Order: sequence, then structure tokens, then C-alpha cells
Amino acid sequence: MNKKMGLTTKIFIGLIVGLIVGLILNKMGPSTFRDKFLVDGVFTLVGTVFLNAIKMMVVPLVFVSIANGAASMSDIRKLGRVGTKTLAFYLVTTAVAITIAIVLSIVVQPGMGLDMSALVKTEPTIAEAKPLVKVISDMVPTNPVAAMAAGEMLQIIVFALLVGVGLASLGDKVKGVVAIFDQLNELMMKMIGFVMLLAPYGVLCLIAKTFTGLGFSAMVPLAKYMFCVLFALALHAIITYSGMLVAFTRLSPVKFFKKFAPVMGVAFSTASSNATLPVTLEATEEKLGVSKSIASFTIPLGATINMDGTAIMQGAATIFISQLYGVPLSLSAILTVILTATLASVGTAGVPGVGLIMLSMVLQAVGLPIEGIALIIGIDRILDMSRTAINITGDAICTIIVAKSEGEFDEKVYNSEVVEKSIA
Ligand code: DAS
Repeated sequence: MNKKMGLTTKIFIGLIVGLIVGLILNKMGPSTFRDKFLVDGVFTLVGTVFLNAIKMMVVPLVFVSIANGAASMSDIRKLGRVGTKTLAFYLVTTAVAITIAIVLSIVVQPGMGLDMSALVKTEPTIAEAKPLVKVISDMVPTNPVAAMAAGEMLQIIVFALLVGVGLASLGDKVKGVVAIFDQLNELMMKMIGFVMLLAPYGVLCLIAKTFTGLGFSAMVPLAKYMFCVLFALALHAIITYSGMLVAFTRLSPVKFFKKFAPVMGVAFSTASSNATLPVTLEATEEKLGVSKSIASFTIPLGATINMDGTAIMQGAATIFISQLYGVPLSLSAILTVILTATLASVGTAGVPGVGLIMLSMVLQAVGLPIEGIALIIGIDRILDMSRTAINITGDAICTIIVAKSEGEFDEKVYNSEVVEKSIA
């Protein structure tokens, strides 16, 4: 945890220093030193290396983690009813989450009114939004390798899901291949860890470049974007999760949040669903009355395939970036965003920063410029911490509903008073 906190602190320092440097340089006015050496030199170089490192991870991460995620769902076949229910709840809540974020961002319009010309030298190349029918028919790649080379994200997702489901259905016959995908997934997480070591420097330079060009004018849109994400996260927790809990189990949401708050705190401080797993399991079994057999299946599965908070960020960020660049998204493009982000969350493992890497995939799917990430990357860490807390909350809510419907739930434990463990 200390190492992670170290990185979080460094990223915040990078954000603050970048902001101050950018605002000072903006006030200083144009000069060769500022514009050529700093903005087009150092800031662009470091920022581009960091953004390229993120883009580099997208295709291998999407393919390996989704194939691995789907392969690990082989238990679902065994667990049949429980697995199907769990998967249905996870996918539906993720789609609801991203829809809340998209509607809120369209209403609040965080990206409107900011003159990006100071920042974007060339018109971004935006592919025309395909009609939804073509999007769906194009989802099946004629050549998966070409799809990976071209970064055709929906095609990569479909191929990865097919590989994973194929591995799941072959079961023990392909134990070795499943193990390889598992190890490759570990490798992806490690490589993301390496890329995130660049984050403090990349964030400093990208924020400095942004605010040198835009000055204070960029503060308001960024603040509005953060508001959209944080408000959508709160709405999803208070309305969707509480509503589902009452509707499906008649249980008190207040009791749930009282007992689950410490787990949300761990998720917030680590910005990692995986790191929070042991605490999530302990809380759902010991304090919330879920049987071990259910929790030990649905919670680890949720940490990988259920990321409502991440989907909320991706929905808000996509609308924000489309507004920033003045590229209106058609309804079919918005449906593509919902489809891509929901499917993408299937495989994304819960480690810090992974949601941002998957965002570049969602942007590619609708032809928006990935450079838009440069504006939000600086504040992404605090949003990552917040959305991770929602990611694991969704896992617990769905787990309680499934456990109660299976009669593997002890309501007495759920309703018991919160007993603080004695220090001794
Ligand atoms: N940090 C991720 C998690 O652990 C979420 C994200 O990156 O969006 O759930």
C-alpha cells in the first residue's frame, strides 16, 4: 500500500506543479523559450511518451484480460443459475452506470465553450460515426490479427470473448492454455504498473502544456467534468444500488453502507479493486451475511468484470472530449460507447489506472481523438480512487442480491449491529 500511496502522492505533486507552471507560463505570454523549448519540446516529448505508453497497452490488455476474464467464467457453467444471475446483474448495472454518466454529461455540458484551438494545432481526424447496424455487423473481425493491428477495439473484444468462452467450454483439456492467459494477465498488470511509474512526469508535463495554452479557462471545464463523474458515482450508489437492494431484498441500504464504508475507504486509498479483494470478501461474509461459497465466486469475478465506476468515468469522459473537440456524437455512437465500455469492463482487472487505458479504447471505438485524455489525465487519479470505491460496492450489492435469492444469506448477520473489533 505504501508504494501505491507513494505513486498517488507523486501524481498529485505532478498535478499541482504542472498546474502552477502552466498558469505562470500562460501569464508570461509567448516566447521562444516557453513555446519552442518547453511546450513543443519538453512537455510534448514527455507527455507524448506517457500517452503512447498508455496506448501501447490497450490492444494486448484488452485481448488478454477479456479472454482471461471469459475463460475464468468456466465456473459459471458449473454454477449455472448463480453464474448467469451474477453476470446479468453485473452487465446491467454497468450499462445503467454509463447511461447515468452520459445523460448527466450531456445535461451539464462540461466540455462546451472551451476554445481548444490554443491546445490543438491540427484538426483531429474524426472518423464519421457509423450507423449502429454497421457497428454491430463490423464487430466480427474477418482477420483478428488485422483487427489488432488496426486497433479495431470492438472486433478485438468479440474475438477475445470467443477465445475465452472457447477455453471455458473446453475446461481441463486446455488447462495449460488457460494458465498461460492467467500468467499473461499478470504480466499485463505488471506492465501497467511500469507505465504508471511514468505518470507523475507525464501528468506534470501534460497539465503544464494544457494550462500554458489555456490558462485559467481550462479550470472550469475540468471542474465541471470532475463534478459529472463524482455526482454520477454518488447517484449510482445512492439510487441504483440502494434501489436494487430494496427492490430485490427489502434490506436496509443504510445498514449496508454503514458496514461497507470501511471497505470503500480501502478501495479509495488503494485505487485498486484487486488490492481491496480480501477486505471486500471479509465484509460480505462476516458483516453482511453472505455465504462463503457465493462470495468467494461473485466477489473475485466482480473485481474483474464489474466496474460500474470505471464505466461512469468513461461515459463522462467520452462526452466531455466530444464536446471539447466540437464533435457531436450521434445516438448510434453513444450506443457504441455504452456497448464498448460495458464489454470492455468485462476483462479489465482492478489495478490503478486501468480505466484510463480502457478509455483510450472507447474513444478509438467512436473515432474521438485520444489526445483528449491529456486534459483529464492530471485529475484522473482522484477520480480513479473514487470510482474504484464504487466498483467494489457494485460487486457487494450484486453478491447480496444473488446470495439472498439462493437462500445462501444470513439476514441476522446483516441486521446485527456493527461490532468494532477490539484492538486487543
Ligand atoms: N482502479 C480500477 C479498479 O481497481 C478502476 C479504474 O482504473 O477505473 O477498479
